This record gives sequence, C-alpha cells and structure tokens, in this order.
Amino acid sequence: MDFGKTNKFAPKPNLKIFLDGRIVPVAEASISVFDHGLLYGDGVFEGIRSYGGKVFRLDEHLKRLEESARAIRLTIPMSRPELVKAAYDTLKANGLTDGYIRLVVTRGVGYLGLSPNRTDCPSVFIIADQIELYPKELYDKGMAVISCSVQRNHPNALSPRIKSLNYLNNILAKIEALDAGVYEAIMFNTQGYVAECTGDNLFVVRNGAVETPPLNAGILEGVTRNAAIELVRKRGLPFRERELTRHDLYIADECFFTGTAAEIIPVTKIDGRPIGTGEPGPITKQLTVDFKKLVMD
Ligand code: PXG
Repeated sequence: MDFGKTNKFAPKPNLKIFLDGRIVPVAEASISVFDHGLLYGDGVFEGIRSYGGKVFRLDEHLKRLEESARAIRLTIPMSRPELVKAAYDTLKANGLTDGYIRLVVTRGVGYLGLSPNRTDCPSVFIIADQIELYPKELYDKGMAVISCSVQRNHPNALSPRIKSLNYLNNILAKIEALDAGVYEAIMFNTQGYVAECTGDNLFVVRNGAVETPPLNAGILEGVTRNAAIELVRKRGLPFRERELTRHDLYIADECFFTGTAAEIIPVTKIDGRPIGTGEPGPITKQLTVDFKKLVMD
C-alpha cells in the first residue's frame, strides 16, 4: 500500500490554494486530522463558476454560504468583501478566467467529541480549478438518469437548504446511479415527491409550461435554478413551482437539470424510458442558449 503516492486523481501539482488568509502551493495546503470538518462533516461550502474573468452570481453564493453557516451556528472568520477578494485572488493565482471555485468553511481544529464548543478557530479555504461533471457529448445528446431509492434528507433531519460538508446522502444516491450505469439520480423526498439530484436541481416541461419542485420539497435553492427561472420568465413561458411525482417525470415532454457544475443539461431518459421524443427538447435548447449568454453578461 503506497497510501496515495501514486494517486492518479491527485490534484495538479501547480495549483495554488487560498488557506486561512494566504495563497499557498497545493502541497502546503493541508487541513488537520483534528479539523471537525473532516471528523464530523461540520462545515459549509459553495461551488461557484467564473466565466470570462467574472464570477457568476458571487453575491448570491456568498449569501447562501452565510445562511448555511448561520444555520449550523458557524461564524465565518471573513467578511463578504474579504471573501470576494479571496475568490478573485485565488482565480488570479491560478491564471484562470473560466473555472470552478470551491469555497469551504470548516469548524476548524478542536478536541475530539462532536460539540462545536470544542473548537474556536474555523478554517477557510478556496480551490480554483476546472470541473467537468458529465461527459461533454451528453450536453448535445441528452443524459440518461434513474429515479433512485435513496431519499433526500428530511428537512427536519438535515435541511437540504444547508450546503454542508455532509454529502453522504447525495453520495449514496450517486452510487446508486453509477451502479445502474448512469451518471445521475433523481431523489425523492420522504413524502414521495421529486426533490432534486445529487448536485443539480430538476425541471420538466409539459405542454409548453416549465415546472420545478418548490423549495419546501426539501431541496437546495440553486443559484442556477434561480437563473433558469429568470430566463423562463423572460421568455414569457408559463412557469410553476409544483410538487412533482415520478409519474410527472415519465409523462414530461422535456426534462433538464441545473447546477453550477452541470450548468444546464438535457435529460432524455429516466429509468430507461425516453422523455418526450427521447432527444433534447426545444425549450431546454433555448434555455441553454439563453444561459450561455447570461453568464457572459
Ligand atoms: N442541489 C444540490 C444538492 C447541490 O449540491 C445544486 C442543487 C445546484 O445548486 P447551484 O447553486 O450550483 O445551482 C447543488 C450544487 C461539486 C459541486 O463539487 C456540487 C454542486 C455545485 C458545484 C459543484 O460536485 N452542487
């Protein structure tokens, strides 16, 4: 066992990381084994994209980060302007204009035991790199997915509104998808209604109207979801936030997912069933074009 010395998934050695106020080479960017973010998944994060040197909806991401932190009673040791500067500095240090920014706040190093009172020094780190969630050709062809048996966390257990470092719920769903030979899984809430995917929000189109589950279905309020809703409204298309069942998925004319990493991706097969014509639909294609324009604004 070489304990990762030949890890083919190791980060690029020239990456620069923002860690607790400094930009350091990735080899020096280490977090303690006593960090509660690692020991207990105690922390929050954001996944953000930059297009043409401009970070997309950074304020919305930072607002959500602050709300996630507030929900878990974690004080972020940096102000909003400091976080903005750190995000841009990290992009610059890596020579990136188009890229992915992962901003993480952990509860920090502390004694063993899950009480956050056993820590008093939260850590902030920022990675800026590339991300490709799904193979490129699926954006043209559409993606096959499954509806999965792993239910989305009940909001009274761990609210999906919190973007926390606890992603095992989603990872279990992702494993179910991969075992079924697809990249993504649609998760349902404990009432049996459609919630979201492992890292994306879901939309369907039926009879020209666009529909997506409401926030109280127990989902993350996606920044890309909000952007897609704006684009739908701008096109004057009928739009509803509505509780959706598996039946609604199967009879949809179109389906697409939205997320920072995924952007907008057409879904053309669910549980082996073709959605609509089995090809990416016209509204999905139009919104994809609109979204590409929006991010460059
Ligand atoms: N639902 C969940 C559970 C998510 O994790 C979204 C919806 C979409 O939200 P945004 O704000 O991105 O439109 C997410 C986002 C990663 C990664 O590292 C995950 C996300 C975003 C970016 C990167 O796998 N999840």
